[in-house]
Amino acid sequence: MTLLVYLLASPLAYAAAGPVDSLPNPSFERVDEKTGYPQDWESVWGRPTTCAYSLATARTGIACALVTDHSETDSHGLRSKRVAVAPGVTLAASVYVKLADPGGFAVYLEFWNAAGQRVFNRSSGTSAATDWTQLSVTGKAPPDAESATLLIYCGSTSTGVAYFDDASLMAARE
Ligand SMILES: [Ca+2]
Repeated sequence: MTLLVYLLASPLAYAAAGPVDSLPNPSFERVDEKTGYPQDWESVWGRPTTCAYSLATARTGIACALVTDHSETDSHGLRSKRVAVAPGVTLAASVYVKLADPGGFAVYLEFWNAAGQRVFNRSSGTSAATDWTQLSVTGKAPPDAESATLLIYCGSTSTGVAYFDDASLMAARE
């Protein structure tokens, strides 16, 4: 009985509550043959990037996303399609990362308003994950948020090579 009470009172009882909406191509299995990026993922800031669909390794399926950053001044990353959200909802953005060449890599949870402006971002990163490691970040949608995205990213001053797989956006409790 003591154990049961403990479990009911535990934060674990309020863990992620399920998918918000379908994040397209979350396992990076499909390639966009025009760009070489995973289908339904776009270059961060809309400019050309060294990111790519990769068959070099995978956590699930046969493919993943590869982020290569050899620049100490440019950032590289891929952003998911926007997923509709209700204001005030709390989401957890999660992805698995494996570093082939150590550097500073991160997952971002982003919220956007109706005008297409980013109104929230929060990240979780690693520089040491040499085998598949989950990165997860939680945040609450601001009152004017209408959509959310997940961004896999290597910052402007960071360099390195990393594989990403199994992205998700889930409803969560803060
Ligand atoms: Ca995959």
